[in-house]
Amino acid sequence: MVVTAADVIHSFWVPRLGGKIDAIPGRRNVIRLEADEPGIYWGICAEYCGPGHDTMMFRVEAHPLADYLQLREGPL
Ligand SMILES: [Cu+2]
Repeated sequence: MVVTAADVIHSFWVPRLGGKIDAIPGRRNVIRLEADEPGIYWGICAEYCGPGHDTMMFRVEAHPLADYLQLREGPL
């Protein structure tokens, strides 16, 4: 997953998946996340970045391996 920002520095963090990486304007940082189980995992910005910080949540969808591989490869 490529992480960047459009305004100020944020910190991309998905607590249940353990991944945290800075999101910095003008940079493309890469983070690899792997879930033990398919499902929805919530993430938050872990660095105070200004107004609206407390509502900066996002979700990561973890798919079963077969579904993920099909998404990557496209329709047969
Ligand atoms: Cu923030």
